[in-house]
Amino acid sequence: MLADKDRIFTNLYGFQPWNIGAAMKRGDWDNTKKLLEIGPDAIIDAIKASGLRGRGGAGFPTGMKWSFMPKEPRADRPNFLVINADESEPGSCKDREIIRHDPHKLIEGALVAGFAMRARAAYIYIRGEFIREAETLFAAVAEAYGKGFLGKNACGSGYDFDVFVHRGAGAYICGEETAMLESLEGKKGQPRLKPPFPAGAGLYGCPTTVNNVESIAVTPTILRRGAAWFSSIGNENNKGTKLFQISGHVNTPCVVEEAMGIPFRDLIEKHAGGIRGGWDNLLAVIPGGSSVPLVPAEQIMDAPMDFDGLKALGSGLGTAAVIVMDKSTDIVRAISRISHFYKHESCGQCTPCREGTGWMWRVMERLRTGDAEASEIDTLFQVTKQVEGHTICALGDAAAWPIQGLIRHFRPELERRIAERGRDEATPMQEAAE
Ligand code: L3W
Ligand code: SF4
Repeated sequence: MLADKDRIFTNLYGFQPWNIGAAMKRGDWDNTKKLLEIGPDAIIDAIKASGLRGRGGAGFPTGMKWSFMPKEPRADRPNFLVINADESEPGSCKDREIIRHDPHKLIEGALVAGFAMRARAAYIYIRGEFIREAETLFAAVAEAYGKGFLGKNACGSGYDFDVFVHRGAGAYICGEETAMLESLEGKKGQPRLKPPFPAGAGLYGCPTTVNNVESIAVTPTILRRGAAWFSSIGNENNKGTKLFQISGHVNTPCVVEEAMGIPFRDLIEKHAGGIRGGWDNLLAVIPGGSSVPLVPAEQIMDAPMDFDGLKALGSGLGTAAVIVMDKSTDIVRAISRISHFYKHESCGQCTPCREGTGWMWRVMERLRTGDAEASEIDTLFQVTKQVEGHTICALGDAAAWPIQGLIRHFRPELERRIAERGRDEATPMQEAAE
């Protein structure tokens, strides 16, 4: 478990002000020039050595991603850093907390990361609904300019670097990195075909790296405390600290920084006050935001909460948005609701997703009410396999995986409903309320 001295986000709960004076007292912007003096390549090497993997869901090695950027950008084709603050994954609410209470970690991280990848500027794309958070971010960026930490000769480093904040307009798909680039360019937010990856052709066709807020916000601390410190936390291939967002049927939902690989039971006991009604009342957990398959209670209890541990269970860490469901949950209804979300958020650009998400949701609704044929369970599973991996972006996978998890682990429940056709089972909690 993470010792207090190893926490990066020391103002996660906003007990102190977010402003630059308070942030500097916490150690942010402390001789940033010195961090930059080791040079871009040494910074990238340090991030590689730290083992940091992207915190936005995919877990791609951050240092490696930065190393894809051209080392000698052309004057007419500058490098850019884009920071994904379009946090919209159901269950995910960590980047919001960073921006609310520790925005200077993100802004200093933008400078350090941008310098390492020889970027001319960073664009922070913030979710449109984050109105107060955007206000904080605009004000924090202005503070950093006021102190000479951004702009010409940023931090006295001789390096010019700008940070722009751009507000989204409420589309989940703009969190997909290439849709975000389209949106930043003023176009409809629809994902691009990859390759080319953004490092080859990104914003305005220029080399671009897109990183999550948390990935960028931890980099100054990694450089200050050293790659060896960061990589000493967690386990092989899953290094460092991570913000977990625990919601649902726990006694005290929270966002908390913990060591990668903490067992699920410890995470919930230590920070979330245990499962509502006790551990025997746990039904299932979606461990990484709505895109990843659920894991039934008996499998998740002792699971390490990291990329590899959850992958081994057929699920994933995703953004570490841990959605806990107790036995009062109508699990079919819950997954059907998630299906509706993806149907609603599909950009409609490619057929398997545009048609498949609606089709899957409609079958899910019939399964929810029991008004389906038993054979449709297998058909639905096969259709999820046709959608998975056959779309332009990962939204198709995200729509398919939760349904696959449901069928894999709760098939008897689906069959029971069909056997009792026509009955929309009330949950024990709903019955109690009636
Ligand atoms: C250069 C290569 N770059 C990969 C880069 C790529 C991207 C990163 C990861 O989706 C997941 C998704 C959600 N040369 C490269 C390369 N890259 N190969 O590496 O790429 P990828 O495609 O594995 O993932 P992705 O498209 O970034 C992210 C999942 O995260 N998720 C939730 C996300 C939620 C939010 C939110 O709320 N804002 O983002 C949860 O599981 O389903 O699978 O940068 O360019 N050869
Ligand atoms: Fe759009 Fe869905 Fe295709 Fe992604 S998978 S490009 S969201 S239609």
